[in-house]
Amino acid sequence: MAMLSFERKYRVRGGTLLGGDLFDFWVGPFYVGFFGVIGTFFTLIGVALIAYAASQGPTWNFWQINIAPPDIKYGLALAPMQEGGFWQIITFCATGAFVSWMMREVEICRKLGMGYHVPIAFSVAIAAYLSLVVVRPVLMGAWGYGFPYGFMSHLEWVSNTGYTYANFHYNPAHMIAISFFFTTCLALALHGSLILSVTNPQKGEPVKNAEHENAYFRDIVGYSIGALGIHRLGLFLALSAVFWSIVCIVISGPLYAGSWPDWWTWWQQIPIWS
Ligand code: UQ2
Repeated sequence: MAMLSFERKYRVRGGTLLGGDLFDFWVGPFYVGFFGVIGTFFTLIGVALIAYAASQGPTWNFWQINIAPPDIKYGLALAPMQEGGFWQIITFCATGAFVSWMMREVEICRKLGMGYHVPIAFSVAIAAYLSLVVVRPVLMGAWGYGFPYGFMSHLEWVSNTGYTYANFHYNPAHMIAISFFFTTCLALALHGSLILSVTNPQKGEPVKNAEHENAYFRDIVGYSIGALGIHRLGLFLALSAVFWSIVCIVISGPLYAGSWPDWWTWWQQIPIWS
């Protein structure tokens, strides 16, 4: 891939957190760094373990491959390889690879003198993964509560886990998370369509500008949040969706083990109704 002229200008030395200049280089378009090196190791070992664990299973059908966590009886101990040990080591490698990727983002931010918004946003996605395979299993006392690595099997885990609490749609944190996911879609649809409408006009029409963007929303809803504001709002909405998703799954089991529809009886029991 050809390097763009401005990329050469921004390919600056320094900003590394570990390793000094030793790993401060690029491979093709990719910055490496200390975290690129260890991230590559975690990824290669993790992917090789996924392939090997799959080879020990009954199928190579992509949709049916399943690498399951240990049985609940193993608690928080290490399990034999064929009985969840692969899942445990794969989870460790995945975490190492994700965190390395985030730290590589941090080093690139430092190199370019940018804010840390991208790695902070990514850290929230990592937190969501860890809440499913580490935080909630540890709070419930067994790695077996983590989700299995497989296409069909992970869908079945979501279904089973949801029905364990009767109906997840009555989980208040789930409601808030869904509302944030929908609002994120609304915000990106508004923003994406607005930007395309001003920068990609009909043939013969001039490209419009920020004045048009502001005027458009003032005309239609009486308010424009602004070019910077819409991006702040978008990041807030997206991170909030993930944050409340984490809350909704971590409270299910560790904090509340009953049925979510029944949880709402607190509302019917408010003294004022009697
Ligand atoms: C805006 C603006 C943008 C935008 C968008 C708006 C010029 C280029 C989409 C409009 C956004 C508003 C009114 C907030 C909507 C609120 C929610 C919760 C979806 O004003 O500034 O920048 O892209």
